[in-house]
Amino acid sequence: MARGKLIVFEGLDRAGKTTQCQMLVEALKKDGEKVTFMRFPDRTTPIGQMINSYLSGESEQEDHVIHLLFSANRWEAVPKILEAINSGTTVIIDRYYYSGIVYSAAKQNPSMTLEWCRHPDVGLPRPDIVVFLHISPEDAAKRGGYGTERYEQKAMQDRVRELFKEVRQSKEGGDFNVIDAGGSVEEVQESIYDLAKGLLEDESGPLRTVGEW
Ligand code: Z5A
Repeated sequence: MARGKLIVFEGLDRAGKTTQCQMLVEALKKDGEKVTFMRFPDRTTPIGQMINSYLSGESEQEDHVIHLLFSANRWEAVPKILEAINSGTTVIIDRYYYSGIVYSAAKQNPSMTLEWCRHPDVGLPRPDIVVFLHISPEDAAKRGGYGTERYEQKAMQDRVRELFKEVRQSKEGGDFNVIDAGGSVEEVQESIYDLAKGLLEDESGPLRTVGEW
């Protein structure tokens, strides 16, 4: 039996990640594919509840500590990801460690470079593809203002935009497929669906791990 694929969605605030993940899951299921959806942070676990409390401003965490909690929240999901993939189910994930490294590095804590931030996630399952939804600040603004969570501020989002660019140009950049997310929901979905179908038809080797570049 062929293994399932690992597809990760990334992008800035309001790029449409959740909308597009759900549409892709539905479209692939309709085609008879085995597919499952996950998101990070996964706010349902005890670690995820600590993250939720931090993001909503109800609690404080030291910068390194919250970074490691976001990473631990991914590691605790690894058995589930691997079980699905090994049983032939494609896993679609809304945000992954790329968000983990850029949002933490965007805080400009001097010891938290992109390289430092990447370390705790080395060894995680590496996606077959990363669908990066690219949206201009102008188009994002048309989708409503910033929310009330901790990182939803212009200065932070501007730094995140620059750091995502850096990540796309670094070692893991080859896994990124940049999709113009400024079009209608249906237009964006069409490009993503074609990309995903191409991937699902491909023979795949063993799943690689983050750090194997
Ligand atoms: N974070 C971190 O620091 N470290 C980590 O390791 C991880 C995350 C994993 C919460 O994440 C925060 O955690 C996030 C990063 C940080 N902080 N920020 N900012 P989250 O995934 O829970 O974030 P979110 O706030 O729920 O998602 P989002 O990025 O804001 O939205 P989105 O998923 O990209 O977009 P959407 O919910 O699908 O759509 C947004 C709106 O636009 C909605 O009204 C849609 O109907 C509309 N929309 C969507 N597509 C379109 C198109 N094509 N046209 C018009 N309107 C559209």
